[in-house]
Amino acid sequence: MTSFILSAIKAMPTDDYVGFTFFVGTMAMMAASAFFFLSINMVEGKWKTSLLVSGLITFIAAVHYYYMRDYWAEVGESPTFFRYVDWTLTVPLMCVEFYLILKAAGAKTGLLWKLIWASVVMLVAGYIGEAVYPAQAAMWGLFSGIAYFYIVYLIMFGEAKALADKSSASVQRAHGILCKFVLIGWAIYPLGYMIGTGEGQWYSFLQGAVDMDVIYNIGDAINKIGFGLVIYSLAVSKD
Ligand SMILES: *C/C=C(C)/C=C/C=C(C)/C=C/C1=C(C)CCCC1(C)C
Repeated sequence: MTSFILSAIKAMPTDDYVGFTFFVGTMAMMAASAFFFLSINMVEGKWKTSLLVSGLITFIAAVHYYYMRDYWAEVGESPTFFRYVDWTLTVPLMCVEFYLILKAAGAKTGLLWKLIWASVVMLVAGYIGEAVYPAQAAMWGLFSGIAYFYIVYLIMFGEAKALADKSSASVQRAHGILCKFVLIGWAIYPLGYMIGTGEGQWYSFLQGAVDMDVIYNIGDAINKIGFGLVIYSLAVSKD
């Protein structure tokens, strides 16, 4: 803890937006986790697991942010490895949220596995493009994007959408908002990726417009905490 605070102070220069967003991100994810975990006992039994998963998503992110902030302060480079480990744990858990709210309408684990596999393909391809073969970032980003659009397809037009249509009004509403998070909120990430990997690519005009990690950090705050709040408001709704 002491080294956390000391390196936080060291990284305090007012123009270190990356360090600042890692720091604020750590706190926001911790606060959100406390909120979701403490809410578990205030909601009906059928929503407890969903809220637990919301808390796990922000808690896993909080721990990774703690390390990413430190890595940034010490090494001064993008903590790509921690970033992708975090996403590989939390994005499948976001898929679990879709499955859990649609379970009452008959969601099968087959749908869950499709979402999870697509998200793993999306993230592994992104990691390869960022960390292994940056010269081919455009190609790996495209693979990743195809998996992303498959997820969008499943939840907005495919199997998951059909189940949502059979669900209660409050589940339908929650599903609709979660879909918008995936369609709009998750689209922040490919933008960050293009800004961070632009060197020598067709999209090099985007390179360095903003720091990639600032974009990823904003995306994570919106998506992880936002997702959890949608689940929370579903869990406390009356129908
Ligand atoms: C909590 C973390 C979340 C919701 C992370 C989501 C990440 C993505 C949707 C990443 C998508 C990417 C593409 C669609 C193409 C370029 C590579 C990625 C991995 C940044």
